[in-house]
Amino acid sequence: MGLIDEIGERLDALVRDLESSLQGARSDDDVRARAARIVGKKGELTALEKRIREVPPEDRRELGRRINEAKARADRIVEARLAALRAEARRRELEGPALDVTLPGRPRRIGSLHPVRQCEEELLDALQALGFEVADGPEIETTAFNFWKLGFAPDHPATCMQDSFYLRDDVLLRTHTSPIQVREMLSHPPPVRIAAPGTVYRRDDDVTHSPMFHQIEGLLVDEDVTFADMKGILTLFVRRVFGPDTPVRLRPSYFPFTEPSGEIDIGCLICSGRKVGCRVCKGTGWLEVGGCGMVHPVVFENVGYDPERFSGFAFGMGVDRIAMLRFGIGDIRLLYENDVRFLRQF
Ligand code: 2U9
Repeated sequence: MGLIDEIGERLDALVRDLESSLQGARSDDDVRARAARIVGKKGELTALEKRIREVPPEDRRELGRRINEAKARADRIVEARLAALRAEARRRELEGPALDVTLPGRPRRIGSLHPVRQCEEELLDALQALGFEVADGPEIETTAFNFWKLGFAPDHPATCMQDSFYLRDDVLLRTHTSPIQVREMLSHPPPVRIAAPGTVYRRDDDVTHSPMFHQIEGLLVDEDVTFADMKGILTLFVRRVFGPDTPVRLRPSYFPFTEPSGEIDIGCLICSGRKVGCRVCKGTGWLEVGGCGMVHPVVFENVGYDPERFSGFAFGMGVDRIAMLRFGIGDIRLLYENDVRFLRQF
């Protein structure tokens, strides 16, 4: 037997070996690993191919043809085995248990507005119903807009480094939303009737104070606005939010930017005036919900309004505090921990 026939038989034997070896392959990777042993770079068929140099030149063309034919057969065998494995997998899947349409679905929990946001929306709705337009402004403010135009004295404690978050000498995180109204008055002539909601920052941290909290302030300026107008509007506002029969009272107070100034109290939501033993109103029957006052003439001068011609009132409230009263939350920090076990209750 000539060398070329000997190699030819060896090629046929390798293809037969591949065929029987692949019958035992159980996965695509297994098929490829077994095939590589014969037709891979270091495979036996590849090694035979190199023996082409040993045959006389006139036989090389014939041997090349046989090698190529063996390789093509090997490829077809590999493809056929892969196809058979795929068909088998499909058949097993179809024979397996059917999709159980009676299984309960996976619940998708739906989120809800944070209690502070719920309160903010309700308070703003009530103010908008009374004709106030919502305005906003930057959380990083200058001391000019945050303090000086509002008539704060240079030695007022809030203006010190200890009480506020300063970024530079004359730039800080706003300590109240009042600079929104200052900006609004500087850019619009009277009359104004705006609500200013927003996040504010103070160096304060205990069960009832957070270094970041939320305020809503209101401002109304026009000719002939009186303290009686303030009391009337605030009473309507408070009753819209807390119910039509809510008792309301004003108590004297002090703010640098209003004169006279007052605190707004409502009848206790928890004990409704029964007082004794009520932890929320501490037995007084009243809850403080905000402050108010007639805008100080100096503020009008600082924004270019004529204090002889115009008057107005302003008020402010802590949204977080009202959320705590409304929902009976004792520790303000619970509002910012974002624990869903807490938040789901509202
Ligand atoms: C301008 C002029 C006057 C806003 C006002 C209050 C009274 C007030 C506090 C309530 C609880 C702040 O969140 S709190 O700590 N606010 O009592 N705020 S009058 O007066 C203004 C605002 C802007 C130009």
